Amino acid sequence: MTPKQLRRAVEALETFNVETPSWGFADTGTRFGKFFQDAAAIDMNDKLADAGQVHAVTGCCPTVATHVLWDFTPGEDPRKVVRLARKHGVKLGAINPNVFQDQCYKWGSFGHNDPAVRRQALQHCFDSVAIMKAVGSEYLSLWFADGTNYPGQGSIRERKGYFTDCLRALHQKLGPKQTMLVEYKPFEPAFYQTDIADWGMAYLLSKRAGPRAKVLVDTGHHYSAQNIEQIVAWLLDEDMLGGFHFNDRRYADDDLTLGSIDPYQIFRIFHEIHSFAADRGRLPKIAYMVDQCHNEKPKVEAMIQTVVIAQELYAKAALVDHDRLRAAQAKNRVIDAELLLKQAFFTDVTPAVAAWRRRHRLPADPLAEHRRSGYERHAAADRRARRRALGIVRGGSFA
Ligand code: PSV
Ligand code: MN
Repeated sequence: MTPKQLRRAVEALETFNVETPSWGFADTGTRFGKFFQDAAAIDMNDKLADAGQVHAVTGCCPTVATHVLWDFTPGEDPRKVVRLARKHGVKLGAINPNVFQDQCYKWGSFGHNDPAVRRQALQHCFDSVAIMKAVGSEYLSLWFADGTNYPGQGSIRERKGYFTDCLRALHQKLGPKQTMLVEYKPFEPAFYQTDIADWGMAYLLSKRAGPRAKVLVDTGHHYSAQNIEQIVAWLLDEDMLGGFHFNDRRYADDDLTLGSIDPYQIFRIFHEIHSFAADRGRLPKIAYMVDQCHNEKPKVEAMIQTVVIAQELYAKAALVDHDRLRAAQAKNRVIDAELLLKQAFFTDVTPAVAAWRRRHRLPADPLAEHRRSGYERHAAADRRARRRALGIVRGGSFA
């Protein structure tokens, strides 16, 4: 790395934070079963402690996304969770309403043909906005499991109309500093048609909802071979990119650690963001969030691994020489243009990340520091004992 490149990468890291998801620290599984981890979080205090540990060793994860149904107790002051977060050195980030688990949502939420169910879903989202206000959160992060499984099952256009109306009504509840993020997903749990299946649908619905609605790109929610960075570039250009859910995929919503399958794709996404910033002279406001639930990797380690690779790829993408790239593009020098991206991607940015960590008095190697700290061992022993005391049985035995 040249000294100039080092400076550029360190400066880029100064502006890069990643939000961890509360649900990524608790027990999860596939629909075929769960494999439990002793250190999995039992309650909100554990989840926030884990998020605090990720932030303590990485220094760039100051906020935690929460899922309303899983993390807040009805009737309890949500600020209690804020205080708990503070105790663990983090703050609350995006609030995720849950309109997919209650039995009433069998046929959908905002897309349901029964107005009473749509009202119930809306009310839950209004309550979530109230939580946002109470805890000082900026983002309402929306994902809908709505869709149909069989051709003819529902009217696609009618459902689109219901979504348009509900999202517009929800937007009206937002305060001036609040943003709602609309996430898309091509399939699962519905397999014939998902109501918000791709970025175009999320874009259109957001546009109709109002100026504070933006699109959320979950990197796992695309068909194979889809060019995600192109979607990102278009959304940026339209000022409609609100945030990311980071993970990697091989087939569908696989929840793999970021960059584990295709780090170059994540680099290309970051390149589009840096390139936009270079052209416009300002960094776009983007909520970078992780959305992963790990069954095999230790949960806190997987989160740290994702954050570390995100920083590396973000720093690498900051090295692309935009002036030279423009010059190569102008003359249609394809190989030169491509090489400018490749060279940045293959540059070892370890010195820059190390310099950034030194500047912030952080451990040189977050994963090694986490392992050395014995956090996982302590959490496992503590949570095993508490499960026993609480009589929580997992997998048929006291775990
Ligand atoms: C759905 O697959 C999703 O990506 C949404 O973001 C949810 O909020 C999250 O996963 C957790 O279920
Ligand atoms: Mn997601």
